[in-house]
Amino acid sequence: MRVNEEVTAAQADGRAVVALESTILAHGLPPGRNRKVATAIEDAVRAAGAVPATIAVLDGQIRVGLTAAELDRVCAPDAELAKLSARDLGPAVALNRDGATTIASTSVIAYAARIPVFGTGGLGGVHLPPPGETKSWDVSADLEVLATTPVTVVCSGVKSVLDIGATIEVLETRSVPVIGYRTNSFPAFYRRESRYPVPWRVDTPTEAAAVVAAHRAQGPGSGVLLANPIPEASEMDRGLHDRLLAEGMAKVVADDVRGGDVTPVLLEHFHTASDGASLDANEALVLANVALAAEVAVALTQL
Ligand code: PSU
Ligand code: MN
Repeated sequence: MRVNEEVTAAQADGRAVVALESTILAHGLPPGRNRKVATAIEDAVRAAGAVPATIAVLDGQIRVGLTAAELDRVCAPDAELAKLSARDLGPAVALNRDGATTIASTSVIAYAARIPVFGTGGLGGVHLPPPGETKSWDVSADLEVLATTPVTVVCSGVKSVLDIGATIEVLETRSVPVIGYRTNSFPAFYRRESRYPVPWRVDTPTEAAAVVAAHRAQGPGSGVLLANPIPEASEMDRGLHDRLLAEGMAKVVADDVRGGDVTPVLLEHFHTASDGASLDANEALVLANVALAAEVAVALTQL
């Protein structure tokens, strides 16, 4: 693992660092736009007083904190980076591959690099059952890793393409604290609210940091999910949202899309069929989440 100098220096001084994933760049946003968002994300972390540590695997090396040239590589249209979940890190390293890290793999690496807070877009979760079936076995490794890795993930809940109720049940079973940030509702990514409440709510970064510290004091165990709704001005229109969702789900079924390809295919449909509206929403919520992650990371250093 290579940790860049800026991150190493910040850690030595006790300054806040925020982990950032690369799958959202390589597989969640279109080429061109992804590179601009990569810079905007890092700028938002710095503006809130922390050091950004974007994480990827390049030439078989786990890298924590990327140079501008490395971000170019991750975002290049012809990069074809593998999507690396936690289980894929060993193979990617051993076989000298390039890959983008998901929430699961980014969390594992952040913990190894002693970075306690991670800001991103939406958590993976339990998928809806395929037509004619009552249960889906497509459950994101993000949930398992969050249950076993003491990192705080700041995100806008899970996308409505997932079974939100089932996802919340798994988080409860696996003892992951779910904390709403200035909300009583579990956020649904493009929409501020779902039908489901959050068990706990905080209203300031300091409160969030206190929860994280008290949770950690109970033993190593799980991470914490801090759920931050998309900024009001960027929330997607309900009618547009529901139409895109129905179309996207139909496409996944018709094209027999499976496994790790499901999320990118759905996102791509949202982006093209909404004429960019979903991209603006996605960017707005990620920027808000990484800024909040930085504020919480700073508050943790001040406890
Ligand atoms: N949500 C988004 N954009 C993304 C992802 C989620 O809005 O790019 C990515 C994250 O990296 C997340 C991963 O960890 O999708 C989950 O993939 P899967 O469902 O295959 O576990
Ligand atoms: Mn999956």
